[in-house]
Amino acid sequence: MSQFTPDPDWLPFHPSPSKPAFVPPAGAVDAHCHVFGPGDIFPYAPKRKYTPCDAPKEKLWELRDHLGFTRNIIVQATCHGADNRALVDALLHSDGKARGVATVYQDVTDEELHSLSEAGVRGVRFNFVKRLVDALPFDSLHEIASRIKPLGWHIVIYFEAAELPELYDFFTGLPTTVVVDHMGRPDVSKPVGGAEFELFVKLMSENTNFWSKVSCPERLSLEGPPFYSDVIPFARHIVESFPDRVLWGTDWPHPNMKNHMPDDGHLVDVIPHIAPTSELQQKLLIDNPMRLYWPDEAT
Ligand code: 0GY
Repeated sequence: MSQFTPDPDWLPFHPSPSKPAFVPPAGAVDAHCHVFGPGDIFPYAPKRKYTPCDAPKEKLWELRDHLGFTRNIIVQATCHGADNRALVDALLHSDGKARGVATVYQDVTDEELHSLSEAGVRGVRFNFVKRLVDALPFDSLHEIASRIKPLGWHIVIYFEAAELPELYDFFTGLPTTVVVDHMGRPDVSKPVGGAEFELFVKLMSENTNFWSKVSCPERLSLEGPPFYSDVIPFARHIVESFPDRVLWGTDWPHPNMKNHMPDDGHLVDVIPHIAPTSELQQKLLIDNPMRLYWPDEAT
């Protein structure tokens, strides 16, 4: 019996995702996913805002192979706070096929940063989604940014579209490559050409250090599975406008999905709709993530 019980409305990840029809190019990278626990070995953070089901690394590797991917970028989830042990354990047991994005606070030591780097961490995540975290103050985040910049790391930012106007100047003042989770979570009931998404497009256009993950149709869609069609115009616009600065990920094990749990095979089948040519698919799934996470092996 685990010491942790998942939240009563917690949806577990899909037990047997379908085989996607789309075959990713050899060497493809799932650039946004998480590991949770197992809680008995890597306890969830006391200050977490949710308690998930365990989603251990072995299940992630199974999914990677089943979907036809080769590598993973594992992003520290808020349920583990700034305790990166589950992430580091996964990286160290990945045969070099995973890199990570950690969460650190200001009190992190240089030794800790160094050992995270050795394990394969290449970035930190700044989270502004209020249901997930109490965001750190800007001056703390600036200090963390200046500490991780010399390591060659980047910053991943997670926020809701409605918050972008007030966060815009802080974001553009960041000194590293900045990767935006899930296109800044657009409200897809609004038009692609509307003011809200235009601000995100402006952020990407005017700041060439900004990248975007074109992930999470399942989180953004009002229409839902299996096609998530209402999200496609947003993602496709970003892929076609910034083909060298986009990443794609499953978001497995899909934390905090309340209405449905996606079949990961269906999510992979969205890829050819948002990146319709083999050249765009190669950039999205291989060239871009390799440049950011495995620069020594990138072609
Ligand atoms: C995601 C999304 C979520 C959660 C987290 O760190 C987290 O807890 O990322 C979410 O609930 O939106 O990107 O996987």
